[in-house]
Amino acid sequence: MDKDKVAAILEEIGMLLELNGDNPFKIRAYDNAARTLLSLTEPLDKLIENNELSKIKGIGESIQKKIVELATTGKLQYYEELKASVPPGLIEMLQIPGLGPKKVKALNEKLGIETIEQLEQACQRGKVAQLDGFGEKTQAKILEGIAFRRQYSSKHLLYDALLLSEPILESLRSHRDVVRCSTAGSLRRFKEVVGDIDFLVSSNNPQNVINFFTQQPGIINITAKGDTKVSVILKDGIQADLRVVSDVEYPFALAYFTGSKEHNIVMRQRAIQRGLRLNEYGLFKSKEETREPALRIPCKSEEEIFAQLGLSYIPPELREDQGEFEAAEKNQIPRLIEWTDLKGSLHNHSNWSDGQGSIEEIAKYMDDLGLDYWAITDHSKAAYIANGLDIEQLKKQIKEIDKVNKKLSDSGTDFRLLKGIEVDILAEGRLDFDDDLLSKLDIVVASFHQGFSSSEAENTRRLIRAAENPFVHTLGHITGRLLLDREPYKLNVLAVIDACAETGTWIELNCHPMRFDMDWRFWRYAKNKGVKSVINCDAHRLEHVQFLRLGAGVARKGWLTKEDVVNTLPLDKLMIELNKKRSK
Ligand code: DGT
Ligand code: CA
Ligand code: CA
Ligand code: ZN
Repeated sequence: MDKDKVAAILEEIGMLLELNGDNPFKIRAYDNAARTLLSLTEPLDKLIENNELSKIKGIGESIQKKIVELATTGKLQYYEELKASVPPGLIEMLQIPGLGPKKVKALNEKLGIETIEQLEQACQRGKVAQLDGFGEKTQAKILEGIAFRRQYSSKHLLYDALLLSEPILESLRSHRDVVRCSTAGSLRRFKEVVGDIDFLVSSNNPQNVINFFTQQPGIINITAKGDTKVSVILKDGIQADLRVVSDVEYPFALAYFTGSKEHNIVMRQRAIQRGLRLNEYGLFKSKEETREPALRIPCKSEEEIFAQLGLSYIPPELREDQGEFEAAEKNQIPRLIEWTDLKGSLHNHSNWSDGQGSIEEIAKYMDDLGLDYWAITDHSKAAYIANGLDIEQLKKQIKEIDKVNKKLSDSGTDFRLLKGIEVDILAEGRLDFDDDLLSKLDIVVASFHQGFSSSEAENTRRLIRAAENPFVHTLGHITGRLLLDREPYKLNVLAVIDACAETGTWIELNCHPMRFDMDWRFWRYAKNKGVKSVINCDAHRLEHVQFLRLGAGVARKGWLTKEDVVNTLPLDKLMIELNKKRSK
């Protein structure tokens, strides 16, 4: 078991202990141990092997033993027993925003609530609001949280679906009976949240392919199995459908099952207007529904289907019936950005705030990957939970980055770190640092980390005020949403975009898989206003650099090209862009 999982279990133990009303010092010990564990850069098995765990302060002896047990056996007796001692409904309730162990415990003790259903009823009857420390607001929030959970229980993050689907697709591709294969559906369209995973294969031997598919690792359950179709359940309860068609049908089936439904409807209408019929089996010279092979207009690829219907190729990401037909008719589908166009990320953290890895480690890692630059933008002091930097620390960090850059330059590499900050936007849109300090940095990302209870007008005003600061290059994750977890705070996004256009401020496309913020649906508007995008990892650890690929996919979904995104620029050109707003 790796460090992350062990830390997650330690944290859960802390919550379970709190639910049980255990000793606060003991609870804190588990929380501290989890945090300490996460901050270690060396792999856990190595620390255990070299007997170094005991030297780390912040982890007591008894917890050390538990860590070793977890890391080496993957299980922990103590944890299993503890979990069994708490009703499972109470543990589930912890997932509702605003409900921590203390509140759950109170609900259980005072109202006898043991399940989410009971909690919902109690809220509806107004009983929760009457409890000490709850109130009407909290009660309403709990109800909202329960509804939200229900709505999304069958939804999954794109990233989780990609992690599950990619190895399966690889494996299908290598099977001798598979001619062509692809994912389809919302996953292929790169929707930020997907309902299930759709696979499509062409083959002369569907049964072999289906049998092979059902033997893939990670399949928990087979829910339906036919001659050409099979559905399975993967990890986290995510469903995957596989369809097998003949290779002649493949392009038609791929277009059909990629969707979206709205896009398909327009495609079918276009066919009908031309006296044709389009369905998952083909494009037919027919005025009625058919799948008669003799009537099929042969198309070897999706491109050829689009061409038959008077359209240039429409990339899957754009197939949402959001103007793609108008553009494709005029051959005006833009050449969308590719993730390999990205040269670095301009919003990232280090172990100076809440990230992992020293500045030097980060530089080496990103240089080795072939990136051109990487900005260090740790949190500012107001973000004390995220261990934000104060003025002195930031000044020290600037020196450290200069030192590392000097080393890089001496070693002959062109890769550079940029000095930056993710400065907190405070009340009234003031920033956590003054302009004088901000002016010493290469890149300033201004982010809002509260606002979940303020009004739309107030939040909007704050962000606009921040955009008006000449030293702010870009706003960070402007809506604060966490997909499947937290709704965006109230914001007039269009007004913020307008202000960014006015002031020459960029907008971040934060490509953390739970954020993808700003949402793809707003980027065309921003682009038309001349607002540039910056695709940022918001990396808190080295491997988060891979989020760049996701960010580029979401940018494609927002119709963005290489020219719309500033971090496709080489370093010298980027530096010019970074100076533009300040020298205005
Ligand atoms: P999801 O899975 O909810 O995230 O969304 P999709 O788009 O992947 O939907 P899914 O898996 O139900 O079906 C895959 C594609 O198949 C869908 O995008 C379009 C096509 N499709 C499914 N049902 C219909 C339908 O009733 N009419 C049309 N025109 N297309 C359909
Ligand atoms: Ca789907
Ligand atoms: Ca499906
Ligand atoms: Zn950040």
